[in-house]
Amino acid sequence: MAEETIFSKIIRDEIPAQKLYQDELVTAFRDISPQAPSHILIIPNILIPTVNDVEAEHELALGRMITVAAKLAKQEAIAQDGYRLIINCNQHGGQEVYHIHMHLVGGKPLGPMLS
Ligand code: D5M
Repeated sequence: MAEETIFSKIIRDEIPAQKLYQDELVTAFRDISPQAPSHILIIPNILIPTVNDVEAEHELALGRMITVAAKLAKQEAIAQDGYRLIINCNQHGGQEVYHIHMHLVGGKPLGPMLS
């Protein structure tokens, strides 16, 4: 059984976060340390630690994460200029919080992806 992270507390409203969206499958909130004018995290409500732990039964929630990203990009008025969706995995990927999360980053030109 994977250990809960701070993101489980955000899902349950046990700690404050700037939540932008929540439904039965996913939750979205502003990143505490934004790297761009719009920086939102979109997470499944169930704890999946990393992409390596993804199973077929998670496909609905993972698909919903992208649907919500598209909705929030429009809401943030960054859809037309463009943005980036990022999921970091484990140490080399730079993952810090072991509850899968998709970064929605935009609002400025982002430059080369790998640096
Ligand atoms: O990204 C982990 C991200 O999680 C990082 O951008 C900061 C963000 N973070 C950590 N704690 C919080 C809280 N409490 N609210 C909002 N955002 C938070 P990673 O891909 O794991 O490196």
